[in-house]
Amino acid sequence: YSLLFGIAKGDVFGKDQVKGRKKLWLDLHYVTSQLILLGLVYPCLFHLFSEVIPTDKEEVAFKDLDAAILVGSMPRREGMERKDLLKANVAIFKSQGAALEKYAKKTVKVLVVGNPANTNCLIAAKSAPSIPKENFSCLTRLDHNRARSQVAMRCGVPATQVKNVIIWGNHSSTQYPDVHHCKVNMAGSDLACFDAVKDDDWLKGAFISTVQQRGAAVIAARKLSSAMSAAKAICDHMRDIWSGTPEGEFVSMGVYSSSNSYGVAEDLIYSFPVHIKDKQWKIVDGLAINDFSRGKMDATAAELVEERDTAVTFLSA
Ligand SMILES: *[C@@H]1O[C@H](CO)[C@@H](O)[C@H](O)[C@H]1NC(C)=O
Ligand SMILES: CC(=O)N[C@H]1CO[C@H](CO)[C@@H](O)[C@@H]1O
Repeated sequence: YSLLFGIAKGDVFGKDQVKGRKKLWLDLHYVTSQLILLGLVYPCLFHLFSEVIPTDKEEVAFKDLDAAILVGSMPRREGMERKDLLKANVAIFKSQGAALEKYAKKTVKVLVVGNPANTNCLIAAKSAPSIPKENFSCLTRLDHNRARSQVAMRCGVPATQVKNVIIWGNHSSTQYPDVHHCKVNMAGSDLACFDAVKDDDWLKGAFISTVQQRGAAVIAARKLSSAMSAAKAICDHMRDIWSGTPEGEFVSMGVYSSSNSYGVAEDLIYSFPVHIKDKQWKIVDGLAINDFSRGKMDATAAELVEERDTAVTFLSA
């Protein structure tokens, strides 16, 4: 619901679509019970879209897609083993990948949000072999935005004056929010984050754990996961794919690791800093990595390798 509102306002694909108005397909496969909510958002959706097609049929939902946002996944229930949860999600993303393969355009941009997002994204990509793996990405923008605003609050500046934070790895508590390349604009000049914050202990300690644990803290307080900030992050992520990143800035995105960039194992969906131009992302290269960062980047990669190796056994089963 929060996400539809962002899309309807034009935050993702632009506001100027009066001529080339697009169709919007809503796959309500897992949320048919929420159809009623749509009545509330229809009026604003029609402002930008020529047609809104609510459906729970794959052949309708995935047909000729240019962009797909896969939001839903099987949530963890009390007492459920992690392995069983992973198995259920592999089944969901295998079938969504197969539907993309069968019905979507080969240029479709797929954003996976449902957790475990990195591995779900990898499974969807593997299940759609004729769509380039580069066209799949998973959401770590929420973590990226949180890291950015933590630094901004600490420095007493708006978040727009903080750029180039990095989230490395899995979208979990092992993710590594890295500020070694982050710049804070204060009093008109760009300062290195460590010089702007002037509290290395905080940056190497509480800052990292706050960003890592924020998702869990929201669930504890709200009994639900974050909705509005997640929707904003999804809009930010897809908008940047569509329109590119500003010159000199990069963002974090879970993307396919294929060339051992930064020593990360291949065949993972791992969050990296990327530049985006002409709807193509490129991992920012040449950033110096110190020993502190190295250890944290490797730990989160190891978690993803283990999860992938279990997930692929379910894929072939
Ligand atoms: C990776 O992150 C996801 C999303 O938070 C989480 O569900 C999953 O358990 C993590 N993987 C491992 C192996 O811990
Ligand atoms: C983001 C991205 O890498 N997009 C690619 C998706 O696949 C097409 C080919 O089908 C490429 O041309 C795009 O660059």
